[in-house]
Amino acid sequence: MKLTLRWFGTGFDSVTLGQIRQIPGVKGVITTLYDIPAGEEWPLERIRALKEEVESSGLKILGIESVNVHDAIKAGLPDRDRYIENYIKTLERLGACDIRLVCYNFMPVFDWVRSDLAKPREDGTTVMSYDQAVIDRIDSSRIFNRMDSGSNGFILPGWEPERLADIRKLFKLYRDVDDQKLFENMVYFLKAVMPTCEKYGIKMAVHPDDPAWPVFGLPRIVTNLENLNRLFETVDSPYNGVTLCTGSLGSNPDNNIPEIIRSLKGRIYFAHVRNLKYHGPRSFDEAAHLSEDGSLDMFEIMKAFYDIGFDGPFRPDHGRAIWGEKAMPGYGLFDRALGATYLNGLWEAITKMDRLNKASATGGK
Ligand code: DNO
Repeated sequence: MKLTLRWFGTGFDSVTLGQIRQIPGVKGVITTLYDIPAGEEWPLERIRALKEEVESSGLKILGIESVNVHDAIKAGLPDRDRYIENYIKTLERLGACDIRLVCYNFMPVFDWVRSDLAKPREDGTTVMSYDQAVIDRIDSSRIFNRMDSGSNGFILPGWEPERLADIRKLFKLYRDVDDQKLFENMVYFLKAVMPTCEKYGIKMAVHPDDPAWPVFGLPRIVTNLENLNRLFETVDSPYNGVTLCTGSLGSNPDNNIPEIIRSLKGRIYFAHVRNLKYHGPRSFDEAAHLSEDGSLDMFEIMKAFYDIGFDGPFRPDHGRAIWGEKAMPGYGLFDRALGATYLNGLWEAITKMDRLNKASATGGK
């Protein structure tokens, strides 16, 4: 497996490529053209320039997160084909630049959501947290302002101000879209892009819904193993896969993450690894990566990745805000670097223990 860090690009990220390069074991970045709105095609020169910039720092682009899917596609509007064509052009250009992993999501209106972007903890750090009781008290038209005002001045992924300027209008697009309709729209999209993915060898890795249940009455369908299996059975291409995000799927304690990893062997193309601390039904904080800090067992999770022979890119995910760093919530350098180092340590231990066990089983032969 290849250790990476998410990087939003020069001008959008407080973290530099030079800093990422200095984290032991990091081989590449997962990045994007952050300023291109969902639905527009990505110019080839921009992709080339991004690639050159990353490579000149000694790193590689090991995947794109995200090429966002336009709401017309998600809601199944009459003009969706135009946006799908643009998506295909972007895929062709990424393929031409030898970039073969695309993470995307199929969440209506907005992406991940939290009730608090900087909840203070006893240790002096702050973390992002989710409490359904708080979300239930917020008017859906105000959620953008709430997320934006806690963003430290950064544009949060999936929360672009221009797109969400008229959030009520976006909500209306989904008035008649239930889980089944959303699933059909997703299948329509995937069937349209798969031939291009097959031609260029591009793996599409859907990001699970975060949290893994409907929010503000909007349907959410990438929430558990059953739904993922249904998606893979319906669009059964080897280029249709998942970003196994432990924090998103793990928001629902019914999702047993190591079990899900094992049963999705062969469909996991990218992994986001982070921990959560449950406080009750539909209420959790994002914890430090360390197992004992949260509710997920990171050893069991990394072991499951090891056991299925996962060799794709993975990255530490949202970190706490520590040591006074001012960064996009979840995406500072310090706690993600600690997370990367911890995950590296787990991986080395798991790999070497397995070798030792195999050697002792064969008597060292
Ligand atoms: C949040 C991220 C998501 C993710 C998208 C993928 O921090 O995990 O924004 O990148 O859902 O399209």
